[in-house]
Amino acid sequence: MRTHIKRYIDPVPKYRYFVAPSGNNSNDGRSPREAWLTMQYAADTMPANCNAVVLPGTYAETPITFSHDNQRFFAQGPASITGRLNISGDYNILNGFKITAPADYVAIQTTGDGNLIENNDISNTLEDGFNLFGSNNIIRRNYIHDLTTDVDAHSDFFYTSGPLSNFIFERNLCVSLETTGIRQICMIESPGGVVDSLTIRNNIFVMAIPGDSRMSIHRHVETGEQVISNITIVNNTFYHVAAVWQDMGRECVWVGDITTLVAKNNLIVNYGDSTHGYYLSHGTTSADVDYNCVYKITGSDPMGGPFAHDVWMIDPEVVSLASRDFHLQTTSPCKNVGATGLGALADYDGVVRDATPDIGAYEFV
Ligand SMILES: [Ca+2]
Ligand SMILES: [Ca+2]
Repeated sequence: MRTHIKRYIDPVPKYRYFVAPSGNNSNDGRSPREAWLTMQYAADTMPANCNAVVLPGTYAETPITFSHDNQRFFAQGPASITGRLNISGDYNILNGFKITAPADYVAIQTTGDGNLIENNDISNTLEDGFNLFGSNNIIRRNYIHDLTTDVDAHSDFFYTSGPLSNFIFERNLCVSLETTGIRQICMIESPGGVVDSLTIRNNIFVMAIPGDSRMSIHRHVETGEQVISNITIVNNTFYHVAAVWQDMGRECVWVGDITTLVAKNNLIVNYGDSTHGYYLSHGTTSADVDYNCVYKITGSDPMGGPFAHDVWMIDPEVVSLASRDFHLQTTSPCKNVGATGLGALADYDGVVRDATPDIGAYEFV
């Protein structure tokens, strides 16, 4: 039987462009030899639904504005961007970069919709990691750390002033070991527009600042701010590294005048004291806070005591707090005692959670 032999045609190159420190923007960008030089040129030039393969090296451009839609940028090997990124387009992907913005107060700002920012290493800005606006953006599996040494900066891993909606922040490792200045996990307020449907799940937050190590979510009604609603904070691990009670975090989740909060299945270590609960609220409508594990290595119980299903002030038996390995040991009291139906389907490692979810960022397997 005769076989008709089709010529093999690689479907990939048609959709693939290259950027390299040795490139030139007058090239066609279609091969490593013909790579473009700059990220900005690629963002301005690459057709929609194409991938930019960004070759190793340093891209010293700031700001870089991604104003087009449906572009995908993948670092291939160690590719560093030393500038601020403004993502105003929609449905773009930015994956695998080391990003610093030493001359700007934020590394990445989103104003577009549906963007995925994944697997990046973000550090060394003048203040924040992300400034977030828009809808349907996802921030996943980034390492956000060592943001600033400026003690006057109000440093947050992520900040919004609204509008922001249908936002997911998941499986990120966020580390702030600075012990001076003002440092929070996030600041969410709404002078610029409505904030609705934010999901913060399966993240690890490591903080060291005495006091302000919290998530701060506040609608300032007195200044006419917009509604903040439907905030979901589930299956995160919060660890304050302090060794003595005076240096520990105060409240972990601090909310004001928001509508509908779910804060469950979080593992919270070294937060709260005799005058600060791990959860602090004023004016909040419909708060569902429970099924958290709250533990301190020393010092007084957090103010207010436990909610009905909290695992309260017993060692969560993670592999090692000192080495910040928050996987659960087989005997952990956090196993199989979390609330169900929260949508945190895969854990920090991407392991699918079983029918009886564990507390914290990791499901025991
Ligand atoms: Ca800030
Ligand atoms: Ca389980």
